Amino acid sequence: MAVADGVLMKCDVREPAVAATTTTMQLQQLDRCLRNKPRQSYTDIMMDDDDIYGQRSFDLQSKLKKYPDDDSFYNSMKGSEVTLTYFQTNGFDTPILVKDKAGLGLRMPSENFTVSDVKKCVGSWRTVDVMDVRTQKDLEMSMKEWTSYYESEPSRRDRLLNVISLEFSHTKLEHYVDQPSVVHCMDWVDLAWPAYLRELQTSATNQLATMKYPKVQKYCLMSVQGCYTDFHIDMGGTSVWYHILKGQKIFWFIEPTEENLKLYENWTLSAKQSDIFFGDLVEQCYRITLEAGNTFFIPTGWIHAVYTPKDSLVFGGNFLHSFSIEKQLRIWEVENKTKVPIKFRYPFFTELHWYVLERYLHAIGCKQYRVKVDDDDNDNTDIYSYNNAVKCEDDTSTTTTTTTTTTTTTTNNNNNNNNNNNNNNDDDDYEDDEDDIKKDNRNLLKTDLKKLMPPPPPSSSSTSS
Ligand SMILES: O=C(O)CCC(=O)C(=O)O
Ligand SMILES: [Fe+2]
Repeated sequence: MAVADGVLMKCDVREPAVAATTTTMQLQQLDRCLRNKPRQSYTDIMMDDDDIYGQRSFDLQSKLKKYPDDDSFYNSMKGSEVTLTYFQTNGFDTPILVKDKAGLGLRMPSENFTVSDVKKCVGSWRTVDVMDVRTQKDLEMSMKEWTSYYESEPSRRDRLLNVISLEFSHTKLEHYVDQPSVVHCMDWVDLAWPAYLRELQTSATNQLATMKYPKVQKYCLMSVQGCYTDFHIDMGGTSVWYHILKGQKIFWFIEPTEENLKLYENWTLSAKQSDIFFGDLVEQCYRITLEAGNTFFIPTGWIHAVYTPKDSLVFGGNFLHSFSIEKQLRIWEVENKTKVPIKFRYPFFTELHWYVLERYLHAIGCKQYRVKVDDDDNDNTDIYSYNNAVKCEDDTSTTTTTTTTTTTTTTNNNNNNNNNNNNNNDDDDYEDDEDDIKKDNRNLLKTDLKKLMPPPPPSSSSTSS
């Protein structure tokens, strides 16, 4: 999910020896299929200089030993404690571990859900991006091919492959998975992206040409034992929720201080990534082992690498929010400096910022820059869309806040026509009934403002543990 650069995703802990000898019919078929795909043409025999050059030369087992698990860098919390109020009080700079998902509002399939079930839900012919972790190259496979690979005996897998970027919104799988409630309350896509645009999304793939909104909210990660994803920052400085349904993951984490980000930029640009374990370059590198059932929240910019000790099935998602705006923009700059290709960046990053800005202006009572939706049903109404429906149950507030998806404004009544528009704005799209706007603004002040504005300063009654 959301890894910034193909170059950043690397190899495995097991040595290449596993390859070559043991090929089943299945794997031969797989190879044949892969060979038919234009994107990949490399096999063990066909390794070129680039492949050899890109291989990791440090020993990952020694890095696992060197950095033991450390619980000093994250907050361990109950699901019910991870609320909007928590973030408003404490900000979101510290990672959070929730061992048991109860109270998070997270929807997950049952523990016996398999990769085969994923295939049934997203379709056998859905193409998935697969990282060959040894050569660091990505290739495409169908879900059918991927499932055969994943379900084969570990000893029979002739190469290590990892799927970390299967975004499955708009497939059947989306109904089995829902992000923690608090994420819906913070995610700018839910708060600010125009609902009518999102509703235009029909494709289940993540091709930019057909994408209508930042489609990064629901990822399925399927990793076989031994996979390693090298140090990276998630795209656009997105924060992440990451739930282990099955298996186990070991993360190394580095705080995104200015010093560490500079080191990271240099390391990324140095072409020595595969020789140097980035954790060794910084003052403090932390490690955590995540078990099945755990949910982890990664704040903006935390640099991380991931090792998979057991075959794993993970669900997660990425989101931008109002508690780390500066840092998110700083990561955008890191991506520019390190030349991360468009394909690996947050889609519509700039556009989303404009929509968020519009929400802020609206919330503080400025003129409303809503987007008029084409509406040719001649019913004397114009539809203005500016938000998605979001319900936020906040443990400290007595009200349930709801942001509406669309508003309908009657435009050709007498009142409106006679109205002297104080805004002096000629643009029809922005000609709103002022009372309507005021009413909307009052509602938004009660709702959006609370969600979009930076949090109040921490108080002693913090819910942090
Ligand atoms: O689980 C993995 O291998 C990588 C997870 C991760 O950090 C990501 O997808 O961004
Ligand atoms: Fe990541």
